[in-house]
Amino acid sequence: MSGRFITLEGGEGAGKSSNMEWLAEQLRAAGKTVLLTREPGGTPLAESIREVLLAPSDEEMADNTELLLVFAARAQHLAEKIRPALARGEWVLCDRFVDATWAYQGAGRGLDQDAIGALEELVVATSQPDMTILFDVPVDVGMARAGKRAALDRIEQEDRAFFDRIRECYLQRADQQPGRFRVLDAGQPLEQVRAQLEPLITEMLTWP
Ligand code: T5A
Repeated sequence: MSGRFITLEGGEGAGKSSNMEWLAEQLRAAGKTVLLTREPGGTPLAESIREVLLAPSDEEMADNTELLLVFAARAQHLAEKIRPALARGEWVLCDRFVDATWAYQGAGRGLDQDAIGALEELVVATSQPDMTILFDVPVDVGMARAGKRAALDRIEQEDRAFFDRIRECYLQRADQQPGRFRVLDAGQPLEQVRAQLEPLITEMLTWP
């Protein structure tokens, strides 16, 4: 038995969380067993690492510390939750995965691509998503949405250029890997974003 692995990606406030439960409901209605999860996080240990990653702190976090923590959380998440669910034949919907590392730590922080590639090989290996849905939203729109919530976390406090690089990286990856990525215009109202998701659900349901 082997399930399906679908990841949702995008910049801050893109609307991934707002659409994930709805997407799960559509898949459940079609008879699939669906597991919702997120990164960084997804297991108690990985959620503890998430807290460290996102909490603003007086001590500046070194870029490589951030990179290693993101992959440490992912290693735990894959071992404890994602791979067992896929082995049970479940459909795993994950809010962010390794593309977020390429975007945030790679393009955002400018960290070494070879180092990220090596960690991806070590931690993710063949556990790559079957489909990645990129919720593409102009940075201003996404930040305005994110800013309406509680205080900004450590990463959300970065400057505009950081988020521009992230958006560009996501779009570039989608362009380079059209077989896996599907790009949505997430700047539209929620109902219209869901209308864009519908053909993707149809596509998923034709998978063997
Ligand atoms: N990170 C993560 C890394 O740096 N490296 C990594 O490898 C990984 C995995 C995670 C942080 O960690 C970083 C990236 C992130 O900075 P998070 O809180 O999970 O932190 O951050 P996000 O995933 O960005 O969560 P957000 O909540 O900001 O984004 P969502 O989930 O895309 O947005 P959502 O659905 O919560 O919507 C935000 C607001 O907008 C409204 C919603 O109601 C909500 O209020 N909204 C809309 N409004 C109008 N029209 C629409 N279409 C709307 N869609 C949503």
